[in-house]
Amino acid sequence: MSECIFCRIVSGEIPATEVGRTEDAVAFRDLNPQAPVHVLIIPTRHAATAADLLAQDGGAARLAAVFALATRVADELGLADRGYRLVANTGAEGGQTVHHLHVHLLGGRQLTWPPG
Ligand code: DGP
Repeated sequence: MSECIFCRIVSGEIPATEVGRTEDAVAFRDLNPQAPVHVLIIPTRHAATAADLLAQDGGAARLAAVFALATRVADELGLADRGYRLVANTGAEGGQTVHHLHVHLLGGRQLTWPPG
């Protein structure tokens, strides 16, 4: 059994509210939402960061699949015209707490910049 919680969500061992899935990516609601829409989009195959995914054979296509699913879910949840944010916290100073690449899709309210 994988010790990675997001790998366990991919396999269904840990329940999550899924909003989209393809062969290469899964989208599910964040447990601790920071906006009215807060979805995480992850590659189905484990990689800690985008750089690690790109280092894998076929990784560029799987990274593209993550962003393709993110934009599809944003559209399906009504955010395409309003706007939204995609962000991937990376490493210690980036604030990454789960070490399986995930893109946050945030929207449904006016977002501010810069982030904390
Ligand atoms: P980050 O700080 O960028 O690594 O964000 C990790 C996010 O993952 C955080 O917003 C909370 C979310 N999260 C952590 N554990 C779980 C879980 O078991 N289920 C779901 N749905 N989200 C989780």
